[in-house]
Amino acid sequence: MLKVYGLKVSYFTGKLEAYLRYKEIPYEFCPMTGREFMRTIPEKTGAMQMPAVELPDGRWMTDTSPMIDWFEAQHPNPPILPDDPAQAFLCRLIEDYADEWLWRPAMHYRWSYPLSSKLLARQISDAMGREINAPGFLKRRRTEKRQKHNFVDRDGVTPETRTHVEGSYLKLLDMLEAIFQVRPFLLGERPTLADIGLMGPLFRHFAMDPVPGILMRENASGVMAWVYRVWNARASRTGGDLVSGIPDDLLPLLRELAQTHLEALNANALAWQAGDARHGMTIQGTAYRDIQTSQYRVWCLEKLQAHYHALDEATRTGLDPVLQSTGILDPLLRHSEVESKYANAESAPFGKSLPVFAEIRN
Ligand SMILES: N[C@@H](CCC(=O)N[C@@H](CS)C(=O)NCC(=O)O)C(=O)O
Repeated sequence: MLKVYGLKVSYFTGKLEAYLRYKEIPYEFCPMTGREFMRTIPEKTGAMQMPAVELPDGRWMTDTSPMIDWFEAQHPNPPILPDDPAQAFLCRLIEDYADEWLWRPAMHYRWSYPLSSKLLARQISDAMGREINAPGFLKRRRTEKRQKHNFVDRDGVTPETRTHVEGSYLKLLDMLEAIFQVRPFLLGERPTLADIGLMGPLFRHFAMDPVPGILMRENASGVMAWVYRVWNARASRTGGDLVSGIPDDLLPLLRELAQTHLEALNANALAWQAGDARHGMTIQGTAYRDIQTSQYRVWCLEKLQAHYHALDEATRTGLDPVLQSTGILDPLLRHSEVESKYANAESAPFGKSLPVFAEIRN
């Protein structure tokens, strides 16, 4: 059986588990220890990140998006991507926005509020610090400091940007609530990659962490119900049709991801091209400063562009007006010239993987 190394509070482990459960691919969950996270996993996968998967044949993988693509090739039915290539492309966009843009509000809500950060520091250091011989309060303090430093203070969350960071979450709740009042999953009667991608931030962080969790329960109970509906979904019993075309109630989410995530990917790509290790960006009128430039996120933009260019002409003719009117097309293609030069792109999720942030202080 394959082994999934991760934590029960982890964003990307939650995303992968939601996928494996829906597809009914059996796995053994292995709670990640500190030693595995800092030594074994980087040795086996090239990146200090979770989840990591060990296959029965001894091969290792990491990075949920290429892993899901690989699992889809092994277990094609039912596919997690819609048959309609336009819908499939939108799923890829939503997955990327969920993976990369919603990371900041998820980390901010977890590590900026003591109610969340005390609880999570305890959960993480109890799990990962088991074999470290030091007083519990020191391990918890170290965990809290490490996470806040790397993923809040060094990721552009300041008194000036905080309202906007939180707004990304609050707006998302409103947009999703409107959809889940009408149908059970983003695109119809069964989950697609868009649901799986959104499970990253929405499950282990926004639904389960105390501060965003109460906001979800009180203001968007339809979203809370969806989180557990996806967790409970199984391909053999959660069948049903997808909507046809692109539903109108998805358009606000597409506009939002164009204005936030795609603009952020462009600012990152330009900084990467210029060789700047850190950069700023203005998103929906809010100026963010001093964000780590990420080679991984240049690759994200490159992949989205490649998926767009792979669409056949008829699909593009139908989809382009939607991409135009939601403001996606321009930022999607604006900097097609920037290359990530990610050497392992072709062999992902195997081989030497690329972490999202190259510089993490332990
Ligand atoms: N692109 C990766 C991202 C994985 C990732 O960033 N995981 C987080 C935890 S949910 C992590 O391990 N971050 C590194 C750290 O905390 O030092 C994926 O999709 O799996």
